[in-house]
Amino acid sequence: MMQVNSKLKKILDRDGYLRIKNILNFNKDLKPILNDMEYVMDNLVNKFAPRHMRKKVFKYDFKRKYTYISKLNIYDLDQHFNTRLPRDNVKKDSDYFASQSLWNLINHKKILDVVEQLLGSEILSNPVQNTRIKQPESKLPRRSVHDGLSGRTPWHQDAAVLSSVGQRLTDMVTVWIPFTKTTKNNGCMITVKEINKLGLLNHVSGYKGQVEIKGSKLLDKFKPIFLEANVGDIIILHKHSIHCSLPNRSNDFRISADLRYNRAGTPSGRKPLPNFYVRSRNKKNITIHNYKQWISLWEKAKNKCIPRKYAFKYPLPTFKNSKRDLARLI
Ligand SMILES: O=C(O)CCC(=O)C(=O)O
Repeated sequence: MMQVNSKLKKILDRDGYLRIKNILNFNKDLKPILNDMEYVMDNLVNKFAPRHMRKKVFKYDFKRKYTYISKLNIYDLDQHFNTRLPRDNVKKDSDYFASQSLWNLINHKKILDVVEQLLGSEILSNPVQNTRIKQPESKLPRRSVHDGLSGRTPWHQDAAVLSSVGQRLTDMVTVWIPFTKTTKNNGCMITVKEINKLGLLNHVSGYKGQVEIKGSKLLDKFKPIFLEANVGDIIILHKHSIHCSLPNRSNDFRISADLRYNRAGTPSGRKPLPNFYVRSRNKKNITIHNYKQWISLWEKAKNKCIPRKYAFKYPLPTFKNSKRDLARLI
């Protein structure tokens, strides 16, 4: 294995996070994804809104339209905007948000240039990925306040959501991308500097089965790093960075994507979901060249998941004794 020795990697390994400023262009790289989300909303309006309302709602802007559809009681609404299969109950018609614009983002040269400095030249797109639309918390139904896709995200490490083999072996980074300026007030992520050095810790099953660091209350006594970001910036997280996201206390939306990449030769940690080369010195390794091929990978994965009914399941990292409890290590 080639050792990566870049300055960026050293900082990531030391601090657990990186903020790379101003590398994406809103109109070119991000707005097309918001447009595609709006297209999904229009389809949902067509399907679920009363006929007499549709013409009017089609004319609403993004936020007003989303607010409208979020009141229609659509089952698992977030899933229509999330760029992966649902965790449970995978069915033939399970929907997910995979657009040409997202494909372009996953393959964005400037993102991959940064990732190459962290993982080396042989990089795979990892299927642990999400797109999140967060309304002001005051507008959320109570059941969504602690749901990481639409509300707050609990304290966790990203390595914890991989299979047990992935928890041990996957060499992965998270690339978090804001579509809206993200601040303390509207729910930015927070972390603790250098806490990644503790390695993988024991987690517990939190709200709706989301993974949560065991004893996460103890993190309140650390100085938080607020991972605020402007549109165009990206935030990189180490797989052992402990992080969560704050409530959106603003009156506006907070929208983001979190993509992941892993080093070739290490497992995806989410079989059989798509895990394919996006960069390699040997061009023959790149077999997925376009959006249609990418979708067909997701559809094939879906067919494999239907009989077992789930797209992914991960054992909570729970080591045999309490040696890996946060409480024992800080
Ligand atoms: O965007 C968020 O609220 C949380 C993102 C996150 O925790 C992650 O990408 O691991």
